[in-house]
Amino acid sequence: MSTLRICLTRATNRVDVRWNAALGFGFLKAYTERLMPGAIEFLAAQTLEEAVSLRPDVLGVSSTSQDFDDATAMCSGARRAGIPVVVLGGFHITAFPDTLPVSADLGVLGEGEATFGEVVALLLRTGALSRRELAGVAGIVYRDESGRLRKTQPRPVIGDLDDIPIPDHYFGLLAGQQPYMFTSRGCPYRCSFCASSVYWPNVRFHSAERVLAELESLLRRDPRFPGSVSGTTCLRRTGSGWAGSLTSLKPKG
Ligand code: B12
Ligand code: SF4
Repeated sequence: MSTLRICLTRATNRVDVRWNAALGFGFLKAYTERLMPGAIEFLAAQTLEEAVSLRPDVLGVSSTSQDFDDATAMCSGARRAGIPVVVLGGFHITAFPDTLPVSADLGVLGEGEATFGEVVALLLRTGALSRRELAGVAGIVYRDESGRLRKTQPRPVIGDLDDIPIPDHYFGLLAGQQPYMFTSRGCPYRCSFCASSVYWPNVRFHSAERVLAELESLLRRDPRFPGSVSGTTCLRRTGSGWAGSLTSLKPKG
């Protein structure tokens, strides 16, 4: 197979807020490109129509619970339009893998980088997603030959967050949207209304060095860095070392 065209899109209903692009896509892009340099072209789309017009080989749809009807409609539309592979990911399919629509080939459950990377490698190697091969990919849900849903063994999260390359913060960003960055994944608390602590099995932190490198890369791109830094538990945990390093960071013009 020549360059694989992967389009990523987020199902969004009319009442959702749209302040930021999905940073998860920037992570998936950076990780997969490092794994298979030069083999993939990543595309971003806001709507199904836009995605179809880009004629991708793979459509990846991210969805929260309240957007899942829209995500399902996107998967069926992609199928009707002849997009060969449709992959779902994100919060809803992870919490409810048995809701995988028949129009999706598979759902990536939880943290996406390693699992999606393996699926893409499989596609590049074999040109298709055979049920037999999918059975060996940890962290997915798919349908077997008889149409029964199969959930493969859970994939452990990546142990050291620094092993994940700096994401493409600007991937899929629309005019007026601001980039943001994360210093950690997961949350130590368990608020009953929140999906975060259910989705991420533990709390992991980037090292201070990595956060500084990521900030520096953002400042190189735009010395004003108009965006936000999330994951403040990290700042609290590592205390003054952090504060010292951060105050010594100067925008480079
Ligand atoms: C930043 C943020 C936003 C931003 C950016 C949105 C976004 N989708 O990225 C803004 C402010 C715009 C936003 C809006 C909303 N948000 Co919000 N948001 C977050 C927050 C704090 C971080 C998301 C993030 O960037 N994580 C970091 C990246 C690395 O993770 P990720 O995006 O989940 O992606 C990874 C995996 O999930 C997976 N993955 C995800 N999608 C896909 C797709 C494919 C194809 C594959 C293979 C893998 C994959 O791979 C990625 C890499 O590992 C989370 C809470 C949290 N801490 O996770 C809530 C959260 C996702 N938001 C939530 C909600 C409810 C909303 C809104 C509906 C709020 C509203 N009322 O409008 C809207 C929905 C907008 C939308 N359609 O997505 C809920 C979702 C709950 C649920 N079960 O559905 C969360 C979990 C908050 C919560 N505490 O409950 N949000
Ligand atoms: S992310 Fe915020 S709301 Fe969610 S469990 Fe942690 S402290 Fe509670």
